[in-house]
Amino acid sequence: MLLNGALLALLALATTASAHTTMSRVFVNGVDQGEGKNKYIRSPVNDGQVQLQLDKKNNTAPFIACNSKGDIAVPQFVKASPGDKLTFQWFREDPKEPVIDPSHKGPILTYIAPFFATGFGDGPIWSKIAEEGFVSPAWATERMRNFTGGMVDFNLPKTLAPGKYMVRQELIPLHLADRRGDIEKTRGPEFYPSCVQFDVAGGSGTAVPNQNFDFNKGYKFTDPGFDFNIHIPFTTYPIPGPPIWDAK
Ligand SMILES: *[C@@H]1O[C@H](CO)[C@@H](O)[C@H](O)[C@H]1NC(C)=O
Ligand SMILES: *[C@@H]1O[C@H](CO)[C@@H](O)[C@H](O)[C@H]1NC(C)=O
Ligand SMILES: [Cu+2]
Repeated sequence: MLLNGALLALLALATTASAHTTMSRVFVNGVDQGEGKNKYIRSPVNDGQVQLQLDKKNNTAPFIACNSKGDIAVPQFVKASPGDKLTFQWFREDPKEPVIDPSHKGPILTYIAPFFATGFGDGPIWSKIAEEGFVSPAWATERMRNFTGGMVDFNLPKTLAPGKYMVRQELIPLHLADRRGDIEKTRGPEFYPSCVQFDVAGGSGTAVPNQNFDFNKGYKFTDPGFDFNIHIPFTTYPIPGPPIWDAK
């Protein structure tokens, strides 16, 4: 929402489950795997927007990993093979803005971790497999909204070892990120993390995610990619998090 703090507080009361976007389905090499919410996607409660280190006392926010229901396994797994082209689709139940509000501009990052059946996945278990920031003329979320109908493509590493995994994709709208969230509670980037359960078979790879990235420790309010003003001219955008995992 592109509003000041007071209005935001009022709006929070009126906000419905459809105010923000959620991940709805996955395609494997272009093949639709069907509606995935609560089936193979650990879909969040409501719209699933989370903030960084909301719980300042602990300096942790377990929802930053796989969102508010990240600790509850869902019944299905998407079957895929190393190197497959995956497409995650985001959808918002609003006929006027079926993907995401156009104000919500920012990067889209994708991570992988070994499957977990319990806990929120908020430890040092993640490796980054894809990222898109600002590629002129569009932000990643803008490209997804304007040009691809909510679809975000990336590939599973060719060298990935067979096994069960969680693949986490997050949208990070930066429309309020010109002020830091730890300084002003209603500001800072918005995070929409969503985790998909995968069963990967085939290939001859042996690479197991080993970047050991922990969102609570690795993402900071002061990261140049989070403390960033998209409303003034800029030349480059520094993508947050680790580099892409060199899956070996
Ligand atoms: C710290 O986090 C844990 C786990 O999420 C939670 O149960 C606990 O209440 C939190 N402690 C404080 C002081 O917020
Ligand atoms: C995307 O669409 C919005 C609203 O329709 C528009 O304001 C914006 O300029 C578009 N962005 C690009 C890169 O086409
Ligand atoms: Cu918003």
